[in-house]
Amino acid sequence: MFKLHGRKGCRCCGFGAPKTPPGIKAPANADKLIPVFSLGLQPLSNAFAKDDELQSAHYPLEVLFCPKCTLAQLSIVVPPEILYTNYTYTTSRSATMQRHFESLLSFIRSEQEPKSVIEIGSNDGYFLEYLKSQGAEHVCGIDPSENLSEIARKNLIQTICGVFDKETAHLAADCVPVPDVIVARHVFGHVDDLKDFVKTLDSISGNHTLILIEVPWAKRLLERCEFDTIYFEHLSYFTIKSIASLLDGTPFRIHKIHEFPVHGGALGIMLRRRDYESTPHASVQNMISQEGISKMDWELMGECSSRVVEKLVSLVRTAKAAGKTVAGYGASAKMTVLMNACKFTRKEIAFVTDTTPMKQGCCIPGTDISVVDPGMLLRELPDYTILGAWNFSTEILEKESLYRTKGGVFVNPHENAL
Ligand code: JHZ
Repeated sequence: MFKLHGRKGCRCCGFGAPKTPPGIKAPANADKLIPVFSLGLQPLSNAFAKDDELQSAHYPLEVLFCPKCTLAQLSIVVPPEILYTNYTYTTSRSATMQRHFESLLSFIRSEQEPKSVIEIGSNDGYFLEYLKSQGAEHVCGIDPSENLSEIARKNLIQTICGVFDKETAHLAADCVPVPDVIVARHVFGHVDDLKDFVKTLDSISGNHTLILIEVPWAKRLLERCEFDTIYFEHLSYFTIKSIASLLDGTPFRIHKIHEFPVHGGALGIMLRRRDYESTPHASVQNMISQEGISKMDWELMGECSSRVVEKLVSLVRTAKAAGKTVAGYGASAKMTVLMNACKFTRKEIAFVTDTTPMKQGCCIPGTDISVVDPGMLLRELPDYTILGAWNFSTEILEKESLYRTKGGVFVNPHENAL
């Protein structure tokens, strides 16, 4: 239905890229990325559209590991126009996210006052709105999603609609020339050509510009077996070593790093120009020395993910056999991966609640399980409710205390019943 391609070689260090001209067979001992994890055929995690074809399309979800720089990347790339033009994921307006924004702003302020900011992948403009409320004077977002750019503009956040490339970057730079800060939260993992992305960053940043990227840290994904964060939007699973290697030969270096608890464990990585007058912060060396990720960590995570799936399937089967009802909470991309990995249908999972109006009335991609409004939890009182938004579990458990008082049990797929 649309053309997929696989990236030839590691997108950070180039390992495994063909050295022979097209049409000439590579030697048997040529460098190759190593397959380390597969979830088989999976649907697109955020294809909540009522478009049947998109909803039911399945593609191989396979991870390849680079033994040189320790990046892990998907074996295929779904074109961004398919994934993002009409996007259903909006930045959560939750207390957890509000706290994260506050920590992120303190982190930025430890280096630079963000008076003028460009945000790449600005979604519905929520973070820029927050920065404005905290004193930012000039802000501009860039986002490929038409529906979300429109929401941002309605909220008076200037937004350029499109993927981050030379053209959109320069339109943003017309609005905010030489920004104090460029932010890219959970965007790096979505980008196929990272070298080009870094080149474009170079073209719109000045000597004093601080670049802040936020990425999920592969170390935590592997330790905590967060396999449900592996889906088609996430093309890469970063280590600090792989990002350092991406920056080799570019005008940028890693300047400072801080780990945040958001989204299952993410890194805030500050980049500075190599000729910027200050030495890298001690956090860079400290954190690189803790990392040490190998192919074996990925293989062990694969085994662990099978156990998580088996445990969840068995819990649901036992509950159903005893005449109990099971639902889900949070139609996150992670929920799509979980439901499909467990091969659940509406026979097992009565419904999944979600606060996002765009997702309600649709089915979890690849399944016939309906997404409904959150009020359904108390109306139907399922005996068990699987948390798809486990990254917000503390907040959800507090918010839904009545459900638990009435006997409902939340199940964190990565832990036991809560
Ligand atoms: P949430 C997203 O992944 C999308 P997802 C994206 N691919 C990305 O990179 C990562 O984030 C970082 C709902 N919810 O944020 C809202 C409730 O219903 O974990 C969301 O649909 N009630 C760009 O999709 C979903 O759960 C609530 O109380 O895995 C959470 O999705 C709360 C707090 C959330 O991201």
